[in-house]
Amino acid sequence: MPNTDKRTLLITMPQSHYSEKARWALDRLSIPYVEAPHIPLLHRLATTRFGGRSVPVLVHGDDRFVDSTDILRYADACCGGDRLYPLEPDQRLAVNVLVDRFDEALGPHTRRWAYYQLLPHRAQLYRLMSHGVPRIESNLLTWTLPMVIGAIRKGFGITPEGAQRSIDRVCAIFSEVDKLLRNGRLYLVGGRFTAADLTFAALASPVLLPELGIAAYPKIQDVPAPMRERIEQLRDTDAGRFALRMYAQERTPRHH
Ligand SMILES: N[C@@H](CCC(=O)N[C@@H](CS)C(=O)NCC(=O)O)C(=O)O
Repeated sequence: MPNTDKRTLLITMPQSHYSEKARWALDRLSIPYVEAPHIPLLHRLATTRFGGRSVPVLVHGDDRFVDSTDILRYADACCGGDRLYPLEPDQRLAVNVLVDRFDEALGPHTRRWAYYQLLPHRAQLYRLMSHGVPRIESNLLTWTLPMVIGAIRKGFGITPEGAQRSIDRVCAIFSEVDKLLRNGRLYLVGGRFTAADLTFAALASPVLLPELGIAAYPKIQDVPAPMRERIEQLRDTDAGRFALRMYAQERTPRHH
């Protein structure tokens, strides 16, 4: 990658699927970077310094990107383009449309449903959220976890009705993807792996729990039974199988 002399920093939270999306892109493009994972709430100290709020934030020399899709576009451009975003205009447009759709209509709903299932399981939540963070933050989380849970409940509207609405929305997006994959298509756009496939698989990951994910997700056998049953159903759809195949075939291991 050009500009490897500039230090590349990716600010994340371990359990964040938008962070996993950015991480996957950087790994895929073999861009060397340092990941800085933080616990919830404290992540704001790290992100606001660079003009962001949510994670991921990418800092590359004097450039900073506070949205996962901007990170994907930038990373692709740094590598000469056409790796995640086809240069061919119609395909590029199709990729942009799908990425926006998954960012807006899939990511928030897989997250809300997964949090609804996991929030009552504090020990597990603690393990996820403290994975790889600085020791001082994992210690702090033992105290702040109730506050974090309260903020998530309020911020994302985690209620039984909200969770139901979200899983319905997830199923609707899965049906759209099922349709796109009809006729044995192996990828969503242009017959090859693009940002659309990456975004779908990363943002669907909280409802599929792919074993090969680099994000700090629980294993399917460790999650509460109702969550496990639903995940097994979603894994057994064309869209679910597609996302898991993207993880198995296209999720390049981390580059250090
Ligand atoms: N549009 C943003 C959304 C990222 C996002 O929602 N990140 C969540 C974690 S998955 C987050 O940081 N939430 C806490 C906050 O907003 O402070 C992107 O694509 O980067």
